[in-house]
Amino acid sequence: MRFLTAGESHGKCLMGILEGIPANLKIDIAQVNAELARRQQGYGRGGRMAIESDTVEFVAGIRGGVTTGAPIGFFIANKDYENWAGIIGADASQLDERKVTAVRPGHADLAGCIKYAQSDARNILERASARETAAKVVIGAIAKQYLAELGIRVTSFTTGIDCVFSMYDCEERGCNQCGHAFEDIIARADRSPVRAMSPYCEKEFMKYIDEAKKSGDTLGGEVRVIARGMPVGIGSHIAFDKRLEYKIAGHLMAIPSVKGVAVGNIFTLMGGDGSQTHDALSYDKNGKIVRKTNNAGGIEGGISNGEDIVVMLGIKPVPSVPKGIPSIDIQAKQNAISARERGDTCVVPAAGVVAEAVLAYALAEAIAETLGGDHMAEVRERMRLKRDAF
Ligand code: EPS
Repeated sequence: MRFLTAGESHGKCLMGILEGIPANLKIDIAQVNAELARRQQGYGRGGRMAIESDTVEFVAGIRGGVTTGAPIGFFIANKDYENWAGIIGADASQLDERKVTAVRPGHADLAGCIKYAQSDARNILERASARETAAKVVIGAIAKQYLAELGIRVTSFTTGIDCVFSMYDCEERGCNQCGHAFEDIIARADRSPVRAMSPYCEKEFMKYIDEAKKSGDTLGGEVRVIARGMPVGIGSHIAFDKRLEYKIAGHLMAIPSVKGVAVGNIFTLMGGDGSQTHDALSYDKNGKIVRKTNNAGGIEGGISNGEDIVVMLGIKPVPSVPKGIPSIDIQAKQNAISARERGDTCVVPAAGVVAEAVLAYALAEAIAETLGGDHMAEVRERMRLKRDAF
């Protein structure tokens, strides 16, 4: 399984090709669009989301709502393109319009201009923009439907906005309502504008976002993504690139603004004893293998162990900081305040939705590698054998 995306933030459209989805998977296109709509939500989003109403157009690999096994091709139109016609695109002639030379620290602007020998950071930022995550959400939405057929679901919620406030200290700050049961997350996260798990955290997160917006700043944070229903035995200990953490972390780290990925509770358990950290095993009265904890986040030795896959993501603040950051102008060759590009105050709630999509894709890729299968009946049967081995 593999994919490729293309498209500039203000170009005509985003596009993608996903190869390796078996034949005979029924695709619910309304569900794909519902995932795109989820990505557009989130308190702290900027003006662009009011312009767009992202909708997928599939152009290959699906016939009558069912996959054929051929590569799946799709487009998502950028409505904002009409405001950029003549400036972006193969036929653009107004190349000096909306030029960006006061590069934004934290964005790809400067390193990209040097690497690709560009004098206008527009040629870098258009592609570096997190707008590309809309295409990833389509790919992830298909992956989610593949996983659902195999009894696997993925969800997420916001655990922290601003680096100083995470779920690990929300209780200390007075929250005693943050339940983290899988079904609760599915039921509650999307009902919150910041995808928080308690009214207390929701209010706090929104307060931080309001304050940042008022002061012309941006905020990062943390999200937790969870997959339930994974069988034992996806991934492998035998080679670095077959380890499940390798796939998961690589794909999640490729989401713009993600700077950290942790599987399980590793950072909260640092310094703890091995005897307390590792998830003790026992048989229950029916002879089923059970664990009371899941500190390993569902993966041991690079192999899924049947528990929930639990991943934490650290997300940096958006580099398009309205009040600016001390920087340089690469055209004037002098110090300058970074360019003011329209952007979001906080993308953390949306990043959770993107991370679900990307985790779903990473798991689908690993499952396809382990099980193979040209069509869904074959994949379902192989999954049944995998589950029966446990
Ligand atoms: C985004 C669209 C972009 C940005 C944002 C994500 O739209 P515009 O640049 O027109 O405002 O809001 O991009 C970034 C976070 C970034 O760093 O470039 C989207 O569709 O998610």
